[in-house]
Amino acid sequence: MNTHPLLDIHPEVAEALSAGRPVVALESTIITHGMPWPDNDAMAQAVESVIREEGAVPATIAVIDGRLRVGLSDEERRELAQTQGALKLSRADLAFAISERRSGGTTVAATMIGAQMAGISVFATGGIGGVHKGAETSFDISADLDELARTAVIVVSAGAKAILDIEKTLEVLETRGVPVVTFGSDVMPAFWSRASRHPAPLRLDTAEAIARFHKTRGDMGIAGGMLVANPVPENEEIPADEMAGFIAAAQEEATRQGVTGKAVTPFLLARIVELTGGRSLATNIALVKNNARLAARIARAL
Ligand code: PSU
Ligand code: MN
Repeated sequence: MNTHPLLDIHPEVAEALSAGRPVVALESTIITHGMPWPDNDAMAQAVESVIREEGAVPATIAVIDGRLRVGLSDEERRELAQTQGALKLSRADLAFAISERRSGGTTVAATMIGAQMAGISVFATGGIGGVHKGAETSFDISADLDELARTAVIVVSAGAKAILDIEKTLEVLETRGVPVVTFGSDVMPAFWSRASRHPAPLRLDTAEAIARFHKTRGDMGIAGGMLVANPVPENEEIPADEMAGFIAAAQEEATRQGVTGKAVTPFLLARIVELTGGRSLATNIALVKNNARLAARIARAL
């Protein structure tokens, strides 16, 4: 376990880390900005249970009243899920929330920073941020991609959120030297859907093989993390051709309303929940649980 004066590690997490037992980090932007209350808290609770069932300890990371917290109690997590005006924190503003004593949810990028500070090497989320459609004019590319290139944490996701340009996201990850490993599939998943039309850059079929790959990179002194793309279970997916219309409609509204910057991802996710009559939310919750299970198995294998 690593200690740091700006870090509060929950006693259960600290104990597991010092004993070398498996720990899985979880992000909190998905709680504060990714899903509506009370589904956000139900999701967070269910995901922590999945990790425990698999014999690992969950560590939800967030900033609360200016402290970088690694592992929250049920009450603290529930309170965060209801906090109005919580910040959405990425690499650029994580330290700002601490120096200004604010509260916020950590994105994939900021959660990776917190996990690395605490000595946690596996992290489960829904989908990472990436290159937005139209990035050639908007320049909207998530800081998650740069973080994957520099921070040695395994991020287990259902791929890049399908609101993004998956092809360009894969190109940037390749340029930055980030391995993208699909779990048990030859094609990249597309978040709510099991399959996109993009071939998998790398494929592995077991948690042990993923752990071995990560260890080998470390042994060779290759810096940075890796993205694991885990397809949502078949009975919970929404096929890509069904999602395409909803994504395009949400995208068009965002452009028309002039939504930019940090607000883009939360706007699109919320609008797609409305357009699908809640179906996308159920799939989103299912895929996060599925990722948490695989992340716990990778943490055990490590
Ligand atoms: N995946 C989800 N819901 C979310 C996010 C990911 O299922 O809310 C969040 C993550 O925290 C991710 C962030 O890091 O969206 C990306 O935001 P941006 O595109 O602004 O970098
Ligand atoms: Mn962005």
